[in-house]
Amino acid sequence: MASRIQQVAAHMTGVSAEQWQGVPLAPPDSIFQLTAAYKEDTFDKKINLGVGAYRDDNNKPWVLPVVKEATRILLNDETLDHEYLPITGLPEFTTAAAKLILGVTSPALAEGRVASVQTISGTGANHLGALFLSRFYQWSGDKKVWLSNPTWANHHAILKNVGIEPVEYPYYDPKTIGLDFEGFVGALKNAPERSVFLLHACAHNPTGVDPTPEQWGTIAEVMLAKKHYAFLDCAYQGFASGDLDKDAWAVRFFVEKGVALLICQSFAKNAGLYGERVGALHIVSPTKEASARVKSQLSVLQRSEISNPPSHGARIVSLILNNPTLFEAWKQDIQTMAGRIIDMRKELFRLLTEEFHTPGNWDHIVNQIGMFSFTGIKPSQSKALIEEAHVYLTGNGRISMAGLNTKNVRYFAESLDKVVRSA
Ligand code: PLA
Repeated sequence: MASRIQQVAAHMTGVSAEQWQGVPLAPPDSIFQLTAAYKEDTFDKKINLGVGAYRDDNNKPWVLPVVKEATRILLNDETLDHEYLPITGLPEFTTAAAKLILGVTSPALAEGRVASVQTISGTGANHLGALFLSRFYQWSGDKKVWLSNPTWANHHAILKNVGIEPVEYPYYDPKTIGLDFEGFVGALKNAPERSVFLLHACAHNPTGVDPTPEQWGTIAEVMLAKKHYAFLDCAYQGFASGDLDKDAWAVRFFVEKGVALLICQSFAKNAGLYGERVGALHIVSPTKEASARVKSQLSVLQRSEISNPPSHGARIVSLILNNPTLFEAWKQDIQTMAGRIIDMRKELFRLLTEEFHTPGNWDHIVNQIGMFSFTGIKPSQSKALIEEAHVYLTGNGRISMAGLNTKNVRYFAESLDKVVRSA
C-alpha cells in the first residue's frame, strides 16, 4: 500500500519511476583519484607518484620527438581520410605490432599462426582477450584466471566483467621485497591442468620484480607439462631495460617453447600515446587454419563492442614501426625515458642510503625495473606521505619512478625517511 502511495506521489511530482535504489555508490578509481587529488593540491612541493605516466625532468608530460615527427607527416598527407578502419584494425599497424613483440624472424608469424587485432590500448587488449577466452576456451571446470598477488588492480575487474573469476598465485614476498619464486612455481604445479595464468611480460606492475631468464625457463617448463595457458600482458615493452627486444625476450621464449598463449600489447607508455588508446591483441595458435578461425571470432566480438578501432594513434605508431628512420628515432626516445627512470632509481637509492641513512635495506629501489617501484612501506606510511608530505602514491606503497626528477627526488627521499622513522 505504502509503495502504491509512493508511486502515485512520484508520478505526481514528475519523478521517474526508477530511483536506482539498488545502485550502490562506487568508490573512485584507486589510481586516477590520486591524479585528481594531486591536481587540486596547492602545496608547491607536491609530487604525483600515482599513475604510471612518464614525465620529463621538469615534471611535464613528454611528447616523444618521433611522435611529433610522425604527426607532422600525417598532417601533411593529403591521401588520408576519416573513413572507418577495418573491424580488426589498420593492417599495417597490426602486422608491424606483431613483429615488434614476437620478433621479425618469428616462425609463428612466418607460419601465419598469429591472429592480431587492434584494440583500445592495453586495457582493450586485456578485455578482448578475456572475452575471447570466456567464450571459446575449453575450460575444464569453472572459468578462472590466475593473477599474480599483487597485480594491476584492473585485471580483477576486467576478468569479472566477462564472467571469469580471478584467483591469485603467490608472486611477491614482502620479506625479501622480491619474487616468491617457490610459491609461484608451487601454484603452477598445483593448479588443475589447462589453467590460465596471467603473467606480466616485463616490468611487473606494481612490484617492478620480474623473473630471471632461468626462472622464466622453469615457469615455461611447468606450464608446458601442465598444459597451462599464458595470458601475457605486455604494457611496458622498452621500459624495463630501454631495449625493445630485450623486454620482449620472455614472450618470444614462450612462443619458441610452444606454450599456448595470447599477448596484450599497449603503446601508451612506450610511445607516450596514453590518450590515443593504441594497442593490440595477438593470439598465437598451433596452426594457420586455427588462427583464421580465431581471428574470425575476434572480429565478431570486436564488431559488437567498438565496431572499429580508432585510426589516429594507430597511424602514428604504424608510421614509426614501418619507417626505419623513425623506428631508430623511437628507440632513442625510449632510451631517454628508460634511462631517466634508471637515473632516478640510483639517485633515490643514494639519498636514502648515503645521505639520510634511512633505516632498512633499499637495494630493491635499484634492483626493481620499469616504471614502478614497490617501496615496501606500510599502508599507514603511504597515507602519511599523502597527508603530511603531499606525495601521492597508491596505498600499497607503489611509486611511479617517472614522477621523480632531479628537482623533487631529494624532497621525496626526505619525506620517505621521515615516515619510515616515525612508524
Ligand atoms: N596492463 C598493465 C599491467 C598496466 O599497468 C596498464 C596501465 C595497462 C595494462 C593498461 O594500459 P593502457 O590501457 O593505457 O594501455 N597501468 C597504469 C594506468 C599506467 C592505469 O591504471 O590504467 C597504472 O598506473 O597502473
